[in-house]
Amino acid sequence: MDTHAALYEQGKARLDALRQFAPRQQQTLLEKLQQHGISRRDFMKWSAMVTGMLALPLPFSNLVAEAAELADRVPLIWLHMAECTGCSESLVRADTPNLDSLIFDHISLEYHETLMAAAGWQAEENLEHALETYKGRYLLAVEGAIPTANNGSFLTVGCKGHTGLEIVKHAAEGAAAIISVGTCAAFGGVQAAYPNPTGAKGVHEVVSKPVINLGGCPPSEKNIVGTLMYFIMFGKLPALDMFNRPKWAYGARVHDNCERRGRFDAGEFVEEFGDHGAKEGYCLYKVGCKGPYTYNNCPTERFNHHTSWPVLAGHGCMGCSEPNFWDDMADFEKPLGRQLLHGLDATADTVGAVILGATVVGIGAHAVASIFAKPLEE
Ligand code: FSX
Ligand code: SF4
Ligand code: F3S
Repeated sequence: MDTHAALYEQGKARLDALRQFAPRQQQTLLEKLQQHGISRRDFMKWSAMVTGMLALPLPFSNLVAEAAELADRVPLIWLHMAECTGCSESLVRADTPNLDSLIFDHISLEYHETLMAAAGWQAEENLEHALETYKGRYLLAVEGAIPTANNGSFLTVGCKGHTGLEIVKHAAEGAAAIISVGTCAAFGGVQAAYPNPTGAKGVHEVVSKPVINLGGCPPSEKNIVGTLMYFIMFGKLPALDMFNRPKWAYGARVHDNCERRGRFDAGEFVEEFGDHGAKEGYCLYKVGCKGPYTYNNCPTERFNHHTSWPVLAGHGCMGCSEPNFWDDMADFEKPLGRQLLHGLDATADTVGAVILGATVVGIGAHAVASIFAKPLEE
């Protein structure tokens, strides 16, 4: 494994190499920040925050800042497959642009079906041009699942009638790295729900290269931007978990960082939506929260400029960053009981069943906490 000193040197060399490429934006990032009233100091604070989020030591924040400024040297091609576009929305839907959306704006976005001005033949030409010009160097982001049944004919994109399957395979060939943005691209998503008539699959199942999976329907803007920043900075993939998700984002269970965890440990549960417990912020386990089975940083990073996340808004986690959540985590407003989740966390399942029994109030907080302490095996 890289030591931090070696990683720092790698980052510096990577950024030196990027600096040799011509900027693709007319304005520098600092000019853009100034235009939006974001000070240099705020930018440095943001860089330190991203550094911490990526689980890097503070001195790396200089690299993060430089990488953000050089984001316009990294060509990004973003494809849309079978999905709702919520992932892009998660990133760009902000009433006032913040640093995350401005970095996304600064990156050299060569092709993005819902954000670009071009349409029809022109758009297809732009894509071909970008794939050719930046071959071996571009970052490929895919949003949405790939329908594979009937040779992929359930999804065709553009005026030439190419299937999504063909487009993704073609674009993957020259990519320096591939990011599946969202649970659909990562694992198939709701389109892959039983009986999955379109044969919807995750990108990693149809290409033969490594893919970084950003689970979440949608993933937070922090997880998208953090992953882009890591690639810009080091030109390689971060440490990944067993489902190829970056460990810095998906290394901890929602349940372990949840602000209602004290309520869980104390045996204080919402029994039905709108009851006294709901008003008091009790634990949502009994109304279906899947936080004990789900790995994501929602409680710490939240969404929409750190405003909120599902549990804070009063609904349980649906496990949206996990493979097969659409089938395995349903019913979304009931606990799982004794169903097994591919052995993911059988222990939590058993606890869930016990909690549902009459013994709930009698369980000592420590006993429950210690059963839940088992980390995900890697
Ligand atoms: Fe999927 Fe993203 Fe959910 Fe939607 O597109 S992860 S349906 S939020 O938009 O791909
Ligand atoms: Fe939070 Fe859900 Fe865990 Fe309760 S079960 S503590 S609401 S994550
Ligand atoms: Fe998804 Fe659960 Fe987070 S539903 S958004 S992983 S809290």
